[in-house]
Amino acid sequence: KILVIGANGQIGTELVNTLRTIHGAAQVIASDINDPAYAIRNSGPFEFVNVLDKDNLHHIFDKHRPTQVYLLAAILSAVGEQKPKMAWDLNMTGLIQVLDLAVEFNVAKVFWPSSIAVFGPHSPQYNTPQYCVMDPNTVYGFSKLAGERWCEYYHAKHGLDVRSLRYPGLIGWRANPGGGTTDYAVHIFHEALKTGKYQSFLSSETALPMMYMDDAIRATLSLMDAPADQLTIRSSYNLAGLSFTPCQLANEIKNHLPGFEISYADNDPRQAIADSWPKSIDDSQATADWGWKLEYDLPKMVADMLVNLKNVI
Ligand code: VAH
Repeated sequence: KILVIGANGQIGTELVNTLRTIHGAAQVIASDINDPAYAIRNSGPFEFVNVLDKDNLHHIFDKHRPTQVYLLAAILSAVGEQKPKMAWDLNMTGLIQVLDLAVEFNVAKVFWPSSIAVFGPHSPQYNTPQYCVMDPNTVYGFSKLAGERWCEYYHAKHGLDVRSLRYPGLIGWRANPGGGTTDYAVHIFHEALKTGKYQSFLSSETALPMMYMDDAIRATLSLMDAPADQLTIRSSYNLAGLSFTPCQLANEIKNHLPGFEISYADNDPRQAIADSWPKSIDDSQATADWGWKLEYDLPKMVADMLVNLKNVI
């Protein structure tokens, strides 16, 4: 049995989808604090869960005895700056409680997402390496950095097979992002199709590492399927994706929607968060350890997003 905690989120929705297709719906228990989206509710087992409620979590682990757990519940970067204590509590306490229960119930594998947000203003900005100075200045960023330390610690001290990826900004059409700094790169597609124009909350030249959701899900399952003795990183693997600016993304969209117009806000608080993050990532360790290879470049991603989003909005 696979337990997905945070099944209603941007990654969770996609992971539940894919895992149910691979393993069969009954094998994948979706769980979230909120009401499940229609598709999740109607395609397999669902449980309400609050990662801050240890008794509730213990009950879910005891009832389902999962062999794999994906903990995706978190507060992201932008919302985390509005609710810093709640972000730290949910991101940290939630993780530690799940790690403890995974040890108690002898869970075979645990996945937990980290982020390029673990890097900060003094990290190398280009081709940021797996190991370097990391001074994240968002609560989300340092909760993910601390979480990586906990994951590595539970692997070393308890032999827990916990695995993690430092995701870039993720772009997909099946589920919307919730409260991040890279969300512009999803909203822009919805607006391009609905109204033909979009005001970006990041400036035109703000380059950030991004990744199409199909690549992110494939990377997650490749990592989870890799033999444990091939993995040299137990904090979290860098994952590069592709880097682009809002201007470059808008120009690629214009190749499909010539009339599309982009404009830029100039005092959004998310700009400072984006400016503290790397512009590109070196993920050669993931390639060396488990054969990682990106499939979606910018043209391929934009074409796929538009053709699929057109049918669902
Ligand atoms: C965020 N989408 O914006 C997340 C992600 C790298 C960005 O961690 O907070």
